[in-house]
Amino acid sequence: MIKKIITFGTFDLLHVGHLNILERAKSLGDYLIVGVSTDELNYSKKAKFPIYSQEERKTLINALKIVDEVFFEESLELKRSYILKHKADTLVMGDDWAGKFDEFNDICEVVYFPRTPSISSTEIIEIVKKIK
Ligand code: C2G
Repeated sequence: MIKKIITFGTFDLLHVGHLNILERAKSLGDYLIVGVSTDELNYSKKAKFPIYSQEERKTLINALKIVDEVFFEESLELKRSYILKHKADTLVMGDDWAGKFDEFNDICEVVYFPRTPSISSTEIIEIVKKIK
């Protein structure tokens, strides 16, 4: 039977930390589904829009050979229905979300991987801002 893995994220300014978690997620199964958060969802969470548009972020994630399917995550509250709709066996998230999604243990396995240290979209923005 094919084992399906699902993960979620903004994936703004795609970097090696994103790639690492997607590779680790894929290593747990056969089919990797990625929910890319919409611009609106980001705005509601962080009061700012990502640098790359949702279409650009989805296109980049879709181009990775380890990724099998991509959809837009429109609301954090819909996570349960996304997991059920995609028949995911395992939910993977970085450990900045540790414990936050344990409630889905009744419908799938929930795995948190350690974040890749010293890189984030926010840090990239800060470094670029300082370049004169
Ligand atoms: N990540 C990581 N290492 C980094 C940076 C990010 O492992 N250095 C992981 C995060 O833990 C997350 C994924 O990459 O699992 C995507 O990170 P973000 O784009 O920051 O996603 P976020 O804004 O946390 O959105 O429903 C949940 C949200 O959509 C997650």
